[in-house]
Amino acid sequence: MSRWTPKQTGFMKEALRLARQGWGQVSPNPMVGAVLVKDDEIVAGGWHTGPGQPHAEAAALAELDHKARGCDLYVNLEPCDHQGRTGPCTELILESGVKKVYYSLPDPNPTASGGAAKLEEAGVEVDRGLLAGEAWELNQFFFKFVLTGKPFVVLKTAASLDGKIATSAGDSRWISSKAARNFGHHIRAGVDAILVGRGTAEKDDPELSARPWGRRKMHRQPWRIVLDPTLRLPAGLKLFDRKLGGPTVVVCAPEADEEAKSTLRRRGHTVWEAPRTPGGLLSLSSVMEQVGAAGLQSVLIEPGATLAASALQEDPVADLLHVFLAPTFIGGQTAPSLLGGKGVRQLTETREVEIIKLGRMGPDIHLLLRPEGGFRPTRTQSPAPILGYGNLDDDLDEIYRQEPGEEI
Ligand code: AOF
Ligand code: ZN
Repeated sequence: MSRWTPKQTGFMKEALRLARQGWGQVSPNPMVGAVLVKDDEIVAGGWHTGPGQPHAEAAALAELDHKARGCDLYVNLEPCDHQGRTGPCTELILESGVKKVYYSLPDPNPTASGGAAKLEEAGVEVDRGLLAGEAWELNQFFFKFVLTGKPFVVLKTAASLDGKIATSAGDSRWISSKAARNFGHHIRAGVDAILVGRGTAEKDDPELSARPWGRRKMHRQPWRIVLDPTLRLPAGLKLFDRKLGGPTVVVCAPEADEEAKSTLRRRGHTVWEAPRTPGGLLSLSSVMEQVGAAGLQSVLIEPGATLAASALQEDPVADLLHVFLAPTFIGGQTAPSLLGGKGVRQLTETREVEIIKLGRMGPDIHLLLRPEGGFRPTRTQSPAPILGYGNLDDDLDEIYRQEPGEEI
C-alpha cells in the first residue's frame, strides 16, 4: 500500500510530465518539473528549461506571482539550497508561503543539496519518496554522472529477425522503419554526444545530428565522437562538417601519426587518445572517462558489429540498449549480425540482459534493455522499487499505441 493517495500520485506524475519537456535541453542540469496544488487542484506548474534558466519551482511560483500561501508543492527533485547560475529555490519557497513540499528524490549534487532540511527547519513540512523510481529513471543520465563522474551510455541498434545488421553484400539502408529511425532522432536529441566507430563513419557517412520530429527546435546539437585508431578517415565525411554545430572528437590510438593529429586540430576538431585493449580495439572505458571529464553526461553509441561486441561484451560500458527488430529475414552466413568480435565460447559466459520495455514501433519491434552491469541506483539512493520505467517512458507508451502505418 502506498502512503500517498492516487490524487497525490497524479500531481507528481504531472510534475514528471512537465520535467520531461526539458529532454535534450537541460544538461548538465537534471530535468525537473513542479506543480503547485491548492484545495486538491493544480493551480500552477513549471519546468526547468536549461542551464541559467529558472528552476522548476521558480517557474511554477512565478505563475502565481510568488504568492502561494497554503499551497502544496510537488517536485521530482529536492529543491536546491544554493546560489548557482540561479538563486536557491528554498528561499523562494519560504517567501511564497508554501505549506508542504513533496519531492521524489534527494539532490545528489553536494553543492545544491540540503534544501529539504532547510525547509523543515523553517517550518515547512516535507515529504520525500513519491514516485522515486520514476524520478530516478527520468534523470539517470544526471544521477550517474553526478555520482560517478562517468557518462550514462545508451546503445541503439537495428537488425532483421535473424539478427543481421546488413546483407552479405553490405547493404544496410534501411533495415528499420521510418518510425524507428524517427525515434532514433528523439534519442539523439536527448544525449550530449553520439559515438560511432570507424567502419560506420566510412561506410554510412552519417551526419550524426539530431533531427527529432517537429516537437521542438533543437537548441544545441550533441557532440560527435568517432573512433579512428590510425586517423585514416577521409576529411570530407559529413561528421567533419563544422557547419552542423557541436564539436567533432576523433579518438585515436597512442601510436597515431602526430601530423594527422595536428591536421585535425588545425581544422577545429578535438583529438583524444585511448589505449588499445588486449584485443587491439580502443579502450571504451578510457573513452568514457574522457567523455566524463569533458562534462558530457550521456553518450549514444550507434555501433556496427565490432563496436557493439566491444561495448556489450569485451569492454562493457553500455547502461541501456534500444534494439529495433524489423519483421524480415536477411540470411546469409557472411552477413554481419548485431555482435561481431570473438563472442563467448560457453553459454555460461554470456551477460544477462533485462527487458525493461517491449512494444511495436511502426512495423518494427522495439526492445528497451538493461545489460548486466548497467547503471542502477543503490537502495539508499532510491528507496522506492524501480518499476521499469525508462526515461522515455511516456513517449514509448504513446508510440507503442500508434497504428503500424501511422507516421510518428
Ligand atoms: C532545483 N530545481 O529545477 C533544478 C535543480 O546552476 P544552477 O543554479 O542551475 O543549479 C544547478 C543544480 O541545481 C543542479 O546541478 C542540480 O543539483 C540542481 N537542479 N534544482 O531545485 C531545478 N534543475
Ligand atoms: Zn533550485
